[in-house]
Amino acid sequence: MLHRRHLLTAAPASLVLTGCDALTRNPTAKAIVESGEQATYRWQRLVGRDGLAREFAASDISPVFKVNGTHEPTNPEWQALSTGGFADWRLKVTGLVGRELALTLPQLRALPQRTQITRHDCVEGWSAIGQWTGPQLAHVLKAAGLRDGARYIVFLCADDYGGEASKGGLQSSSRYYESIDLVDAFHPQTILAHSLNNQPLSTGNGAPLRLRVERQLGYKQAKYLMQIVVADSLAPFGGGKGGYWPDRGYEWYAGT
Ligand SMILES: Nc1nc2c(c(=O)[nH]1)N[C@H]1C(S)=C(S)[C@@H](COP(=O)(O)O)O[C@H]1N2
Ligand SMILES: [Mo]
Repeated sequence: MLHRRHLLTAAPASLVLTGCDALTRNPTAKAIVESGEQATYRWQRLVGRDGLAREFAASDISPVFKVNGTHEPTNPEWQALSTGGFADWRLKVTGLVGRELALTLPQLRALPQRTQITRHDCVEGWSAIGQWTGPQLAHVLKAAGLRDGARYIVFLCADDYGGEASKGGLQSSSRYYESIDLVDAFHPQTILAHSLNNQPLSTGNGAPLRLRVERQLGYKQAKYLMQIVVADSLAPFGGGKGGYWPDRGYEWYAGT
C-alpha cells in the first residue's frame, strides 16, 4: 500500500510544483510539497477537495471484516459501558466549540444517517470492503458550533496500548487517538459509524462508535470513540503528531 501510494503521488507532486509559481519560489514550501505526505495532502486540497472515495456494491462486501489493532479495550470505563450495552456511553464534544455536547447513541442515530460501502486499506497489507452507517461528522460539528481558531478535530479512543513511555499532554501517550483537518471533517463521507453491514459495531470493529474518513488509510479510522476535541493545535495531544501511529512515525495525512 505505502509503496503504491508513493508512486501515485509522484505525478500530482510535479503538477503542484509546476502549477504554483509562488509555492516553488518559496524554498520552505517547496521542501514541504516535495515530501510525499505533503504532496498527497496538497494535491487533494487543490483538486480533490470534495472528491469521493470509491463506493462499492453490496455484492462486494467482504464476508469477514478483519479485526486489527485493539480487539477489546481493557479500560475499566469502557468495559463497564460495554457491559451496560452502551446505554450510559456518551460521545463528548469539547474544545473550541460554541457548546459542549454529550451525545447518546440514540441521539446519534436520530441525526440524518449516511450509509456507504467502502474499502478499508491497512498499511499492514490487507483490505476489506464494508458497509458503514452513521451521522456525518459535519452534523455533529454544526450542532456544537466551531469557534475561531478551530483547525483540527481530534478523536480520543477508549483503548490503551500500554507499555509506552508517557509523553505527557492531555492524555497518556499510549491512548489511541487520531485527528483530521476541517476539510476532511466536513467531507460528506466522513461519518461516525455505529453500524457495519447493518449490525451494531462488534467489539472488535470498534463498538460503540468509530470514525470513517474514507480517503485515508486504516489507522485513521479510530475505533472505540469516547471524545471529540476541536483544537487549534495538535501539540497538546499524545506525542504531538496527531495520532497514536503518527506519533510513532506514520504519516499524519494518510491519503490514499
Ligand atoms: N482505537 C483504535 N482505533 C484503531 C486501531 C486501534 O488499535 N485502536 N487500529 C487502527 C488500524 S491500524 C486499523 S487497520 C483499523 C482496523 O479496524 P478493524 O479492527 O475494524 O479492522 O482500525 C484503526 N483504528
Ligand atoms: Mo491498520
